[in-house]
Amino acid sequence: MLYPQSNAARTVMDLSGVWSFRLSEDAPWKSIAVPASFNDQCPDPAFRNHVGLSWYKTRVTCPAVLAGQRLVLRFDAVAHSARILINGREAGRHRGGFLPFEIDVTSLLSPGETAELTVECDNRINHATLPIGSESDSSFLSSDNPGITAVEAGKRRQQEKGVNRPAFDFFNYTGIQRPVRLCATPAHYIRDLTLVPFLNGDVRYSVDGEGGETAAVEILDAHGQTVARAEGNEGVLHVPSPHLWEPWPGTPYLYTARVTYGPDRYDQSFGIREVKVEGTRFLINGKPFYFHGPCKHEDSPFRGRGMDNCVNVTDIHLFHWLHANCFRTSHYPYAEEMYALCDREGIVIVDETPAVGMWADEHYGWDLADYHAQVLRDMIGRDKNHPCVVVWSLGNEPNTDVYPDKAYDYWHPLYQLAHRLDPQNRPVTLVGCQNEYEKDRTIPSMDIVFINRYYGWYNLSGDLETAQYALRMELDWWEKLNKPVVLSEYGADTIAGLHGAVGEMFTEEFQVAFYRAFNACLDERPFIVGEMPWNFADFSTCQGPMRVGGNRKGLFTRDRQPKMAAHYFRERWDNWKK
Ligand code: BDP
Repeated sequence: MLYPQSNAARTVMDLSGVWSFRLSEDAPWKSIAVPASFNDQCPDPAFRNHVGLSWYKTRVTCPAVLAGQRLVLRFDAVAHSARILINGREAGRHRGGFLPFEIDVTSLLSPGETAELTVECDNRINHATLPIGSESDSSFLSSDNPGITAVEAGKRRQQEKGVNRPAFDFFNYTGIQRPVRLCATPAHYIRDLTLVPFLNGDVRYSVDGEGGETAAVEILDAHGQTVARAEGNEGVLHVPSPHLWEPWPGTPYLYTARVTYGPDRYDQSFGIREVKVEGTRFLINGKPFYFHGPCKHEDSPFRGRGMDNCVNVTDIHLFHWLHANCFRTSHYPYAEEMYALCDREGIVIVDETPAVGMWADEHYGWDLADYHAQVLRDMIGRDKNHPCVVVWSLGNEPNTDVYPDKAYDYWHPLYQLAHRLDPQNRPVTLVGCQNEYEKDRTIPSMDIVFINRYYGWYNLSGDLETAQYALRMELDWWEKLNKPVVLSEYGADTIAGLHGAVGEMFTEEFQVAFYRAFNACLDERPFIVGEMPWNFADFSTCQGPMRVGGNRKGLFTRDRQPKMAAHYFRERWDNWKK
């Protein structure tokens, strides 16, 4: 799906602002900022912990000058599902909280008139949503169970109240978390555009349009000079002496493909780069690439998971400060603005679906696979033209070792589908959990192996010498696979400002010692092509005895101040060469 764009042929009206909001149909309307998660905008546990439906409302005036145009409402993401009403009448629905959807409102919004727009959100998570949550299902507890304990009775009461536990370790922020726009295009319009660049300067393209027009495509260099031109809805353009898109610290050179399709026009920026796995190496433009950068979350004070360009830009400048070159969109596709920013800043992205929390055995064989395939289709469809995206991640830490064959049968078709869907055929991975790796068939079957490991933290806690012993033993095993391997998560909860001369768990000294211990093992092994600390910044989670005001594994605090470990990585990654 194309990102909204205002240009000579198209108009975009941003509907961001203060809307009205309520958590139940009889509650009074309150002010709410859009886009942002609703959870932290009001000092009320009912907002923070809300489970179920909620309603947003605003008024939209369609300018009279848009008469005759095709009009769509474009929602970049509403978590976790949405029903859209115009003047009280349902105009569309969408399932899933991290990808965009459009609703054609040409016949519903009259140019020159004002309409009421209502968005009904549902933030419940269960075994049929991505990400996964625990269902409010108390069938396993019955009141006549003679063995019932007070805790079990308490859990049943929670379920009756509608407590919805995430099966994942980040706060279930929800609502209209990304921009909403009214977009106008001519009736004959460009629906989609696909670009496949090659290092020799060839760019294969195809234009999917509505209206039977013939496309004309021009490629503009970074100065706006036309360097190639073609006619037809598909073909190959040639850019002479191409400048390549190189990840930081190289130059992330961007071209623009300008498409004209009858009355419509669209400018798509793109980069010329190639990505490939060869033996144990991961190559960008034929050169070995070493992933070094912390994983992220979309998480910041007040906004929750709400899209904010200021937060994104600050984070990416902090990536430069760290000399980091990548992150993974753990654990869901991020807002589109972030990918565009990384295209221009040269930061590489591993793009992940929201398939997280799939650790219960019974997931295999459930009907989630079709929906998961749809999410993968929508994510690749949205992000395929971004040069910064170099790997697709099918999901995070599913259970793949308890029923290895069932797991493989679930994930392998998705792996194949990702390859079929991606016109650039990027490498595909699935991020593996610390498990019985020798039994697992799925993680080793990926193009590039991503493994999350917490030796010395969740296990062998505090004993970094033994953590190294165990990690080396495991890495000996992965070495035999002859594939590139990335340590895609490793980290230790650290309370900023907590120190100790001996450096025990939770101190800033321990966090640094933990990373030093792991990195010493990684540095010994050429097949390790990446280190991705968990996490860039502290982030909000649901309450629990293992979380002190959220997950504290950040190199930075939640308000983006560096802990000692951030300084450690900044020094390690300066002029980084493995
Ligand atoms: C990993 C998960 C990540 C968690 C992290 C942790 O992939 O989402 O936040 O552990 O426990 O297993 O900090």
